[in-house]
Amino acid sequence: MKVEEPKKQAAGIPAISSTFREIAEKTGWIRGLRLLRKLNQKGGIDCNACAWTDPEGDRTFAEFCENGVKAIADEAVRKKVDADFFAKYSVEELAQKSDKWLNEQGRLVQPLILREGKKHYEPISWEQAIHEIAKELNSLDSPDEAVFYTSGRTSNEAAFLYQLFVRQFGTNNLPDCSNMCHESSSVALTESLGFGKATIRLEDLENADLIIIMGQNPGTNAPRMMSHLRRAKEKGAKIIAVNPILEAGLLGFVDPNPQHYSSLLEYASTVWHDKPTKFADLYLQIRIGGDMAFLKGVMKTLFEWEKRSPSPIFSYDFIVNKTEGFQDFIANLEEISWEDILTQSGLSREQIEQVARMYARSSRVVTCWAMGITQHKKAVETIQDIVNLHLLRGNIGKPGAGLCPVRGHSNVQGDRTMGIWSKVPKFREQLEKRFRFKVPEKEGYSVTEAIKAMYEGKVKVFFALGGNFLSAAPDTEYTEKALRRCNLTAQVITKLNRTAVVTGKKALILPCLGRTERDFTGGKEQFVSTESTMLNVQMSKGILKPISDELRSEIWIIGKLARATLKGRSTVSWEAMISDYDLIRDAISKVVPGFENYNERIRKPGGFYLPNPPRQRIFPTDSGKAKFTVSKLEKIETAPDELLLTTIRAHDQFNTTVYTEDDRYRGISGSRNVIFMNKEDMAVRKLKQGDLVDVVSDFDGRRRVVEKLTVVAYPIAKGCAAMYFPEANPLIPIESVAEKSLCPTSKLVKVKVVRSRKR
Ligand SMILES: Nc1nc2c(c(=O)[nH]1)N[C@H]1C(S)=C(S)[C@@H](COP(=O)(O)OP(=O)(O)OC[C@H]3O[C@@H](n4cnc5c(=O)[nH]c(N)nc54)[C@H](O)[C@@H]3O)O[C@H]1N2
Ligand SMILES: Nc1nc2c(c(=O)[nH]1)N[C@H]1C(S)=C(S)[C@@H](COP(=O)(O)OP(=O)(O)OC[C@H]3O[C@@H](n4cnc5c(=O)[nH]c(N)nc54)[C@H](O)[C@@H]3O)O[C@H]1N2
Ligand SMILES: [Mo]
Repeated sequence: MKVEEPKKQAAGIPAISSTFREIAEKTGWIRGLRLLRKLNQKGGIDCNACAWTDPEGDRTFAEFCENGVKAIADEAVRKKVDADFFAKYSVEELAQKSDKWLNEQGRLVQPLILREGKKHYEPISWEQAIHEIAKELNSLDSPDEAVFYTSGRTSNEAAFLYQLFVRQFGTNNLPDCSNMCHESSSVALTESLGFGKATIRLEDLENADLIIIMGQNPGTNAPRMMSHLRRAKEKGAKIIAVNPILEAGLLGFVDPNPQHYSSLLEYASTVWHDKPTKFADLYLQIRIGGDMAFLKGVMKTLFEWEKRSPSPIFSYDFIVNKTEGFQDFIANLEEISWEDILTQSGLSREQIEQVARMYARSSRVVTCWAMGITQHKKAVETIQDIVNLHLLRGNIGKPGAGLCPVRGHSNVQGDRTMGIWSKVPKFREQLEKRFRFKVPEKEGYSVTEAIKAMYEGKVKVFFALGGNFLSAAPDTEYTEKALRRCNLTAQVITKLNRTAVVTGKKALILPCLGRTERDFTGGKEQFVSTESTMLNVQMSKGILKPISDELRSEIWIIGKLARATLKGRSTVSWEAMISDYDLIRDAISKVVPGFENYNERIRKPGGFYLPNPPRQRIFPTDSGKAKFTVSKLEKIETAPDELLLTTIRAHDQFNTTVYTEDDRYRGISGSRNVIFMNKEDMAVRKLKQGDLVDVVSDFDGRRRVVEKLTVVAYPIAKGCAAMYFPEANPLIPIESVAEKSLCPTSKLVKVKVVRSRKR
């Protein structure tokens, strides 16, 4: 393992060379360059990495980033895991391997079954595989004894069909990765604005005069956002970064895309001289979990100034006509003490006042946020404080201003729009009318509830459409036990992962086509569609020949399973739908608001945008007004020997898929078993860089430990530490979830760091 100085800027030459290396090693040049030419182009392949929105007008020849290429290349590898592989390795042996190793073995190429009492997966025909699952589902005492998980790569068409199947089967048990991700944003925004998504488009971001980036590391996790931030900077925008860690991508950025420069000369000189656009004008190294205190501090400052200011700072016209709850909100703000604000945020009063000053002077503000905000106990109320801050000066629904929860998985937002949700869907009536059946009334299990139900024996079948449930979920040991207690675990996946090798009594692997591959289901070429974080819906069509003839599309698998399970009980013509995806889109047009004439509009280059009422200052709440909300400041206290631990993604991973053990911007190579600590916290514990430590979390009387981590001294706020996701997941208690959204608190666990005992 090697540790170097963290970088002070993102992208540039290293990003370009990493992109080419990825292509050379994984797909080969011909395959790779064919993919790049189509990646994020109109009518091309929607990149399967993040959910960032593509530009509205013309697209450049390179609408991709280093990390998108990694994700695409990882899918388009030529390596395969075949029957011999599974004859060689028992499931027990595979369960000892790391997620990285499992992924590296290559693409899954045929359906496989692990029979009860057997040690190895063996090939099975598609017909038999589907039959096995249908049989198990039909033998349950109640449909609620099965859960149907979804990860966020599933297309709109597959998602719609899946939820239709699950609800006709008779349950709302549809947990999804959103439950661990932006659920807090959806809950908060729906309560406050009547609408749970971003209120901006790309042009708003580029035209903002102040951009606040909270709890997000875009240089690694949404690199295409960086070009738009750069354009905003060029037009004079200021950027405030709120993050306990000094992240390279928030400090500076060298745009690696030549098309974004006015001349080739400018490009060459910028890139070769490594001249970054400086990003954060103000960098606040907040204490982990201190965001609500910070926001309340900024708003309290604004209110104190407002009382003395000759001209109003707040936008009363907007407040009076478009919002409600202002009086209560202000009264609540007055009760919160400065002492609590400063201790909880770990910031100084001057820093908070500086933000208030920048905010008051700006007329177009955009706030972006991601996991650093959503994965906390008080996440929902913290996001509502972001909304409150915006409402004070009417920073929603006007050009250059608004809210931007930056979604993660490439179609996580679309999956929700299509009804993947453990509650009764909003379009229930339309769904019932179109398909003449009753949607189950009972609320289903979200992710943590599903894990507990499996653990307690209430759920016997776990089915997953994508994802890597075990590694993504909290409390690894507990979740492992939960999965092992199932009678059947089955996964529709592209690559081997931990959840495929830590199984129920019986298990199935159903290998599917990836985004990059051509889909000839039903004898003709089909395409699918996805929704980006800013509500753009567009088509995605693969170009590569599938790596095996035995792969099936997700849609085909769901349709066949639905037909085999429901038989005469179903009102849906599954066979017709899976032979012609246009029929699925026709059904979506009738059921899901905003998708009228789907088939026609999806064929337009660049697709279409879904209605976004708050962007027009229409707030579909019960009162028709945006709501100021009131909340108590949470006091997070630690014992003297405790630290607040957060979990982060490295530059070389996509969620649980770990490409290499390097994290270039943070200067780490060769290991992910590290803990980033502040120098002062190390000194108190008499620790040096390179020391080995165990990290212990005691939550509600249960001890959880991850052993032998290497200490790295890092620019992280005092009293805070960070480890990588998913290595840190054994430390995150299943019971520790966000209020209202139930999102695991993956960004805050109290831990003790103790020196590892010598072996
Ligand atoms: N290359 C790549 N791209 C991805 C992904 C990937 O794994 N790899 N994953 C995708 C997915 S599903 C998602 S959801 C997104 C995730 O994108 P991010 O949310 O950017 O991902 P994280 O690494 O979890 O980082 C969160 C950031 O929050 C900061 N943080 C931690 N705790 C706190 C806190 O208490 N307060 C504040 N203000 N900040 C805090 C961390 O220092 C870190 O910079 O990215 C998506 N895109
Ligand atoms: N501690 C901690 N835990 C976290 C987080 C955190 O920040 N900290 N982040 C959370 C977040 S934001 C998320 S979104 C979840 C992610 O949770 P998941 O979405 O469950 O996990 P992924 O790692 O994205 O899933 C990867 C697997 O998906 C399969 N796959 C890839 N492409 C396709 C495809 O096109 N179709 C199908 N059917 N399968 C495919 C592959 O087999 C691969 O192994 O993790 C959460 N867990
Ligand atoms: Mo996510």
